[in-house]
Amino acid sequence: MTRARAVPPIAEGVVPWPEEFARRYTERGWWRGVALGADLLAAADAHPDAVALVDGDVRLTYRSLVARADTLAGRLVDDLGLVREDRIVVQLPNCWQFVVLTLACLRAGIVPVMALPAHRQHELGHLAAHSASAALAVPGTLRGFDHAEMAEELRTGSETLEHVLVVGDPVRPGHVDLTALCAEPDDPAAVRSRWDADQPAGRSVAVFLLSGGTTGLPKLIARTHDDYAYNARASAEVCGLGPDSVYLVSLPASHNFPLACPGILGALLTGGRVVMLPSPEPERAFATVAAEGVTVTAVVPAVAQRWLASAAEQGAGRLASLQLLQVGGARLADEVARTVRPVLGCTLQQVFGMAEGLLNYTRLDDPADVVCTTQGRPMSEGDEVRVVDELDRDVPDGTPGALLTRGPYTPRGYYRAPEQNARAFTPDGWYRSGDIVLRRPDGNLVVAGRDKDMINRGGEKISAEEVENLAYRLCPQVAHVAAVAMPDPRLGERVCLYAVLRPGTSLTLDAVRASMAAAGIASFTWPEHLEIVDELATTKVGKIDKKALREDIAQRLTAREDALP
Ligand code: OOB
Repeated sequence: MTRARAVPPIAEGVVPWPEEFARRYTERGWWRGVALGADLLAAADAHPDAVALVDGDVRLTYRSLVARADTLAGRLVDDLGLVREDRIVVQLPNCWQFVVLTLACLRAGIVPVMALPAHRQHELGHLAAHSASAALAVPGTLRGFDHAEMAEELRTGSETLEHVLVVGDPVRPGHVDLTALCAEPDDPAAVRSRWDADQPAGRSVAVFLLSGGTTGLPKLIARTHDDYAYNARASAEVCGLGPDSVYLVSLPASHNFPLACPGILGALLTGGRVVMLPSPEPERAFATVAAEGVTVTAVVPAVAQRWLASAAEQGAGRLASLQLLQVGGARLADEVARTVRPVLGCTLQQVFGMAEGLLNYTRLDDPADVVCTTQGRPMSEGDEVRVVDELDRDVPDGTPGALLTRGPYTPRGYYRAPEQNARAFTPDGWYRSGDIVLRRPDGNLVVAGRDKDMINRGGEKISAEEVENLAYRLCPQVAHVAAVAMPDPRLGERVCLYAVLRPGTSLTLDAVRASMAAAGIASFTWPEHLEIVDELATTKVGKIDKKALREDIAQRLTAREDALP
């Protein structure tokens, strides 16, 4: 099949680890030079008849899962004309097809771009263009929104998108029915031997994860087979996963946390079982834990709080099988952490991680003080962590500072983003996470704040700069804007927009949100509060003083609460 599009080779946009580091990571056994798909097949061979994947009534054994993945890999290449290193934007809800597609990509060396179900034209268009993706995988209609139609519009406007893959009804003419492509093959041995004989290299890109976003639209993080396999395998070890583990996926599966920390990949690498659930809503989640004997799951603090409230009301009887609750993605309050074991009856593990790499875990045998008041310590001996002041000088333990990190699963730069890389990475390759942490003498980190311009809405990361750019573009009434985090008891933070209006104009929150909806912006980005002001506070050097604005909105909210009857 001839291709009209000119797609740049991935390697051109990737910042590799320096060779001396790569050598050390290999010598230490962290990098194995093996495709992640091959590791997963080895696990499948050890437990072919065990159930690997559950989604409602669908139950797939390891044998069936890998046979379907290898077959799908073949169909993507033979029927759709995809080739190694082609990219697919994957925007699927938590369903079994997500797992089959991900494994198929890993086998064939096709690279999934892990988008979120909440993304819309604006974000997906950017991801498809920036990655030069050849295909887009979407649900049909989900929660009243027609993803297939959106995908069609994106394909029409794109120079690279050729295929729209759809899970669910109806599959329009011209679109590909992904569920049909995931069907079991007649001759599994034949499809398998093809991919066994032709595997992607350990150092090649396995997946693109999305950055939490500080500057504008999400950046792409190229995770290699070597580094991401290590990420999942070492996480599985820290979390004690094995063939008896049943891992529930209720956060969006494409997020690093449920995907590989240890998540889906960690559970499958160790012969465990993965249970897919579309949402973490307590009623269904508790019923699923009971029905499937779930032993481990990952949630964000806002979900943990909902589960705690629900269990406090109804009891935690249905959670009897749950041994480990991982909580991460945003800061878990110490008081809430302390209630996890008494109320839910399971071990808490705090996880402070990032799509860019570094993972910190509290360990399963840590004392309660560590588990309830810290965000854990680095997963790997290979993780290097520095805590520094404004001039990048190391600060002593116990003193808050900015977190810098390097390591065997922390890439050295974003994909095709030299300008952002100059800011987000030091010349010697340390990633500036933008988090303010303090390191205790026992090595555990406490997240004390952040110095990046990001809003963490219950684990969903929103770039303040992006919200501001959109407000300028979509709301002609505004003269100056600033987006800041406003405190929220449930989600931790929400987006608050401060605006100075042009003379004689007016603006409402509803109007801002409506303009963003019309422009195809993911709804979690829309401001949830608007403050019209005469001027924006500035610092001595004339920059918008976000700290002052954050304090201002917190005060205004408290004053309003006090004023309530
Ligand atoms: C996870 O990954 P991302 O890429 O969505 O977000 C990373 C950022 C961190 O830099 C930090 O600002 C924040 O999210 N964060 C936390 C946290 N975990 C993440 N802040 C405070 N306490 C925590 N426990 O969020 C992520 C990736 C893998 C595993 C877990 C979380």
